[in-house]
Amino acid sequence: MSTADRIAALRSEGEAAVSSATGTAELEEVRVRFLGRKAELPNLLRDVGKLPPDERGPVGKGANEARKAIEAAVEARRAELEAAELEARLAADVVDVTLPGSPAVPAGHHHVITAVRREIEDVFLGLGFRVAEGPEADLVYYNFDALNFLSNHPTRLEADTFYLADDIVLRTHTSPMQVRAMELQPPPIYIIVPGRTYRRDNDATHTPQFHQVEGLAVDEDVTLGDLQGTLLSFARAIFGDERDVRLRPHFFPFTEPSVEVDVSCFNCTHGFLRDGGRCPLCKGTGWIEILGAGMVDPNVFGYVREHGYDPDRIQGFAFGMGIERIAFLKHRVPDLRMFYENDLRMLEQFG
Ligand code: 2NL
Repeated sequence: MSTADRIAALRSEGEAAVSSATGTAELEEVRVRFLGRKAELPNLLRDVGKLPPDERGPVGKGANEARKAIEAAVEARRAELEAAELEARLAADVVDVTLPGSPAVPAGHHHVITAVRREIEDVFLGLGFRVAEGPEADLVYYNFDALNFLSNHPTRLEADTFYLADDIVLRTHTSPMQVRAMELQPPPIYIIVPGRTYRRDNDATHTPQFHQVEGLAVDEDVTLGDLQGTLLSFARAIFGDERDVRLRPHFFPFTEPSVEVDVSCFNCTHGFLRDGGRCPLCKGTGWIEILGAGMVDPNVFGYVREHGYDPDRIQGFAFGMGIERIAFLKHRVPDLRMFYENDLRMLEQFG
């Protein structure tokens, strides 16, 4: 076979192999086979100088043209194959972001105490209160002294209160933050303070750690009537539109007068169940205690007087409730300790 015929054969063989390559990897093998360093066509070109002078021109030209033709075919085929491969990859990688995860993850929910706390916060936010939070370990000064507890008050004792140092306790209520809030801003002030609190108690109706929401409203003309109206709105929002509240006289060191607040029972009619039996929730009284409250004792304002809390010019009401107690009343849990046993069979029923 003449060299010219051999070149023509290589060219058509190469072009055929290129066009039948089915992937870019195979195409690269074809390119190396026909155009690589050890391939026949480049060898012909390299050795063109060894040919007799009259053959050099035609062979060089023919071989060069064949090389260029195969190179062009490779590039064209590569573009085709790359486009097809990209297309296939895109088709295979399609993700429908609207499909649920696999396996579908069940949405969690808040712990019942958190859910009730947020419900309470929502009610008071709607009434114009702000939410303030403060330290769980606080000075004895803020927890007792500034709240008008006498120096011999029994709850100051180590038997009732967790002391971290002589002058630092785990707060027994969230009131210390209310004194701090008054120190931080002049009246008027309308805040609620939710948070964890601690007392040395442990039985079916008390856990050593529990949660409170306290409220404080101080202004020039805040009255006990405002307290009653505020707590009526609260009771209706939490326990239903049909509820009523009543205030009974009580004593707290930090309020004067002080009251305990009852909500009308939502489990019976005037203490009687439909079968005539005595209601176990209100014990037949028709009323359920929900919180303590009162008008802020002027002595408490005395501790923050330099910031404009002048008891001759301003007055206020305050209240405090246990979140566990509200949650218990809403959900009828037999033992408050169940809130903290982390038994999912219990927790998944609420929140
Ligand atoms: C209860 C009773 C109460 C307050 C908390 C308070 C706070 C300041 C001044 C005056 Cl800064 N009072 N807080 C007042 C009355 C009652 O809590 O039985 N809580 C579970």
